[in-house]
Amino acid sequence: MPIQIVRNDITKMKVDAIVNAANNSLLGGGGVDGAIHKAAGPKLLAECRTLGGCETGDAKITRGYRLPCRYVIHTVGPVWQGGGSGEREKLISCYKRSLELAKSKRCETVAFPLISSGVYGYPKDEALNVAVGAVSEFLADNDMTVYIVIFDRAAYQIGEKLFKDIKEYIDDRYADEHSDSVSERLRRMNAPSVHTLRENGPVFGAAPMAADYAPAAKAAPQASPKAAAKAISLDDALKQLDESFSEMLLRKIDERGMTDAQCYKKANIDRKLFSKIRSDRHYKPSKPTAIAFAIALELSLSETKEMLEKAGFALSHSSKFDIIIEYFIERGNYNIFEINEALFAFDQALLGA
Ligand code: AR6
Repeated sequence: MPIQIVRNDITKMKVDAIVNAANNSLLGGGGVDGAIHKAAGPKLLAECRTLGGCETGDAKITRGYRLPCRYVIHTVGPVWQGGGSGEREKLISCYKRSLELAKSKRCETVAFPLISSGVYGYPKDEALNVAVGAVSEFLADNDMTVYIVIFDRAAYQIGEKLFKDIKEYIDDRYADEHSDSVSERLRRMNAPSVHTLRENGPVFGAAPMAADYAPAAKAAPQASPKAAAKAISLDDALKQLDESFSEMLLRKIDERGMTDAQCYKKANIDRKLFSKIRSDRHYKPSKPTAIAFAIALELSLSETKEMLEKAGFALSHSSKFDIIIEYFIERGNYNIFEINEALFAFDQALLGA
């Protein structure tokens, strides 16, 4: 998955490069800087001494020494002064410059801490927002997997602040968790009859099951000529029901006039996984992957459910994950990075591979 938010100690990340939140001297300090120097050993400091410091918003690269990564990219974030002193631009520049350096060394995997969000005082929710925005902009034109490493979950309070309305939305529905399965059962009982299907075409939003259509297929030969003509649409319906997840995905990409790359990038899915799905008609994606594609294609809620069903999944109100997805789709917000921020804040699996 091209961008992942993970909880970890960055010195433990097995990636090509980790990024250090350094200061202008590049000669070490506290926080993540201290942890990186401690884990890398004294040779890191020796190399840093040769670099002549670093401007705020810029980055320099060294070897990783005893760390499990090949490189350390040292960047200097802005000190938070209330937001009116160009802090955001400088912070964006930290991510951009670091990623350019990583690219120049052919790194495929890079891990960032939340630059400036500790001693330098940048509010953590905004720091995460800048990180995700800057990284996703870079990934639009580059193939790389970027981890944003969050260290201290306890001190990390974005959920309450940034996502108050999502919390209310979850509370409203989560409490009600059993009513959904009841309504789902009722819906199944009322699933479109063959008659409705013939008149209106398939009603995928109502999630008909293949079995619901089976008696109709058997009954068709004895039907009147008029009914026989309509049975053709039943045939079409059956064909659509037969469509696999992979086929539906490719059809929707074409219908949307997107290129494959536009779709998998927007879905935060890497190219290799997409190729696998494309070449295997029967590929069964994970639920987050299936939803990621639904988001990238900007499917409505009922289309999303249809697509999920092809992969053997459903959305329900007994899962916070599902409710958050529903929240974003209902509001027409298909920004996968914003959705992932919210999922992360509520401790849920993230979308993508
Ligand atoms: N792994 C991942 N993240 C970490 C780790 C770790 N091991 N340790 C801390 N963090 P900070 P800054 C998080 O203060 O705000 C240094 O003294 C931490 O929770 O390390 O850019 C430098 O020399 C926070 O969210 O960096 C500079 O003088 C984030 O890393 C100054 O601090 C950044 O916190 C830079 O301040």
